[in-house]
Amino acid sequence: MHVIDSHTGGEPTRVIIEGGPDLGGGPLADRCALFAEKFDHFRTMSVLEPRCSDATVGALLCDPFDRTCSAGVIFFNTAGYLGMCGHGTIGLAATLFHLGRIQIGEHRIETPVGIVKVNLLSPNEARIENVESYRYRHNVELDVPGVGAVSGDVAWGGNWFFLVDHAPAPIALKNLSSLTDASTKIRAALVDAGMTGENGAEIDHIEFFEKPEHGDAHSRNFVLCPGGAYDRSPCGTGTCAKVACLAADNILAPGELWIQESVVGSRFKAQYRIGNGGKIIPSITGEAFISGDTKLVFQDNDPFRLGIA
Ligand code: PYC
Repeated sequence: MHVIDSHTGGEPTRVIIEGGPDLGGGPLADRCALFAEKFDHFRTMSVLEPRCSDATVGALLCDPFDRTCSAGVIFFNTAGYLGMCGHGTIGLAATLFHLGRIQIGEHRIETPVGIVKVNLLSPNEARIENVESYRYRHNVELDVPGVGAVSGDVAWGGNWFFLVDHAPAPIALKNLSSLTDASTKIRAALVDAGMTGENGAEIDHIEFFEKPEHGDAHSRNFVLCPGGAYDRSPCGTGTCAKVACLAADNILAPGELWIQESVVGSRFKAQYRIGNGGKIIPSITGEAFISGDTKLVFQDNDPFRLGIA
């Protein structure tokens, strides 16, 4: 398997460019379902230990179904599959440029949840126009065992998020274990309360906010990802979910800039326009850097060739 590794604001992406499963040529959502049903071992082999770490988002590069697109992609991680991935799409754009497969300029990339537009601004910087995003529920109150009363919003940014304005501890690297512990408990409480996204899907990303450290940023976040790792970047889809909530509260106007800072201090610039259906279409700009060009080897006699599950 040939993979290209990159990181976007510190968050790793591993793009499989050769040696992935043959999923045929149907719509990306169908190919993602087939991947999960019949070829899940390609996911575990490529992103689980001992070959990778739980922070990494994998990306299977596919031929697009919609021929107006430059590429198709299916994102996944140590826990399963992602609808969209903002940092991963920026990493994919930098990877495709590194491979000489796209040039600076505008491209369309197909994902299982829709087509996203990518404007590659330089070899390392891309602006992603995401799928339509929206707030689904406002001020959901939860009593979370071991945490207490928590209230937050449920929003879609290409994945489902529960956004909590008050972090249970200052958002800093030294507090990662308490932030991870509290967000994991909140996610479990959402499941216990039967609270889901609009389509009945699990709300599998939890996001906390507080004041930023950088003078040019508007907010700092901590994002718990489905596998239990925290996002080192400000989380592209999470930033889009945040922008959807800010738009719903009339705090951010179309075209106005929102700079989201991550727990490691990296930043995405975000803004939105209103789509035809009245929902917002957010975009995020961030930087990605290539960090590896690797052939993964899976020996037949390796007891952990499929990964440590
Ligand atoms: O950037 O959208 C994102 C993302 C989702 C999970 C990890 N990163």
